Amino acid sequence: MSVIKIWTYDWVPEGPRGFVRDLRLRWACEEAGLPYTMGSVRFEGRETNHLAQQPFGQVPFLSDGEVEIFESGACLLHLARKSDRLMPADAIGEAQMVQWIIAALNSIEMVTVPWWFLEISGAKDNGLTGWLTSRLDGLETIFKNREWLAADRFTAADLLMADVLRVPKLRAFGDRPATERYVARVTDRPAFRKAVEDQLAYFAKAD
Ligand SMILES: N[C@@H](CCC(=O)N[C@@H](CS)C(=O)NCC(=O)O)C(=O)O
Repeated sequence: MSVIKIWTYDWVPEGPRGFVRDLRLRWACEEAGLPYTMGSVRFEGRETNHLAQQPFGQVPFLSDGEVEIFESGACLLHLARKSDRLMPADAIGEAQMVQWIIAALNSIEMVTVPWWFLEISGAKDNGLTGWLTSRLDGLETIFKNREWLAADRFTAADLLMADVLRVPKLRAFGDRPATERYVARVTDRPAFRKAVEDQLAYFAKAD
C-alpha cells in the first residue's frame, strides 16, 4: 500500500500558523484514520524552489504512490475517496459533497481571501464587502436549516467550509449565529484539534 505524504513548508512565520492549508489534509487523514507522513519544502525561496510540484510555489501538495497532486481541494477529494467517513458511499451524497467542496472554494473562499487581504492591508474602503456580505448571508440561510452541508452528516465538505470560514476576521464580520454555531461545532472535532496541534508543533520545531 502506498504512503500518503502531505507536503508543506519547513517553517512559516507566527501569523499563518494553524491556518496553513496542509491543515485541511492533516485533518482529513485524522478524521479518516489514514496514516500519513509529512514532507517539507523550503519557505525561503518558495517562489521558485518547488515549482515542479506546485506551479505557484505554494503549499500544500500531496503524494500517494504514483499520484502527485497540488491544490488543497483536489488533495482533499483524493483523500475523501479513500474513506466513507469523509465521503458518502451513495451517488447522491457524493455529488452533494463535491458540490459543496466546489462552493467552498469557488463561491466562498474566492471572496473571503481577497476581502481578508484588503482588510489586513488597511484599505479604507474594502470594495469586496458587499460581495462578501451576500455570500455569507446566503450561507447563514443554509445553516439555519441544516446541521451539515451534504447527506445529513459530516463530510469533507464540512471540513473545507469550516476551514474557510474559521478565519477570525470573518467570524467577527457581521452577526451570523447559525454560521458561528456551525464553525464552532465542526472545529470542535478531535481530528481538527489534533491537526492544528500537530501543525503548530511542526513549525515550532523549525524555529
Ligand atoms: N488554491 C491553493 C492555495 C494555496 C495557498 O494559498 N497556500 C498558501 C499557504 S496556506 C501559500 O503557499 N502561501 C505562500 C505563497 O503564496 O507564497 C490551495 O488551496 O492549495
